[in-house]
Amino acid sequence: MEKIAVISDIHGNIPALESVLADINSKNIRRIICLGDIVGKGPQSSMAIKMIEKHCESVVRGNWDDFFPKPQESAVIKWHQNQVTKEQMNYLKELPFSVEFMMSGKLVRMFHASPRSEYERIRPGDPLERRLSMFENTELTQNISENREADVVCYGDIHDAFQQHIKGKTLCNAGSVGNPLDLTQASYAILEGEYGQQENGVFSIQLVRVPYDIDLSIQLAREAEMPELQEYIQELTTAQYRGLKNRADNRHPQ
Ligand SMILES: [Mn+2]
Repeated sequence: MEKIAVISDIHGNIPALESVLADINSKNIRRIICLGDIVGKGPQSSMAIKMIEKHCESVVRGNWDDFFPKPQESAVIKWHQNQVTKEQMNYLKELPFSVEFMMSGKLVRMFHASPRSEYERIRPGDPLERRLSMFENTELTQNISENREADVVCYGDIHDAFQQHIKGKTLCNAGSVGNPLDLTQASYAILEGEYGQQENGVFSIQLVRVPYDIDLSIQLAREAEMPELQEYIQELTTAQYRGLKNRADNRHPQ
């Protein structure tokens, strides 16, 4: 049996990322997949890219990773863009949309938000049809088994960890490492099963919460003179989103 750690939505929060990586390491898990949104929101986008590049075997592109290398109007986003190097912008540009593999007879697919876009937000309480659409094959997904749809989908984006079974399929959200909006502890998932195996076998998904030094994260943001500090402090200390819940909020991308 093999274990794979799935992390997502780091958002430049290094104390949270370090705590999660330490927990993964303490469990002797060597394979880590990142579901995107490495940058923005928190003060240390550059360090976040450096650490993700070093520790993760696969990384997919989030909405922040997609718009980050492009010119932006917002002064806040420009501040975050100025934290990273040109090489790191190129790294973000080259990230793939999804990853896929077989595990214990299940086709496991991972992407940031939906199989159609890094910007399409799907929540656990959305209508059945919308949640079922998460398993569809699209032009953007890898489709390693031709017309076969995914049995397990693991994603990020909503900063809200959950796992649910829908008509024989499993939908899992790894939550957010650096900007959780459900509990004020860093979140990640562990998949366990027989990697690469076509035949059915034992398979599990575990959602893990890791406490981290929130005061240090706030101190680092303050020292960096990061814009929208109060909104950031509020999100880290209360897990309450600063923008409008239940709709895509372009002014405050999640
Ligand atoms: Mn995000």
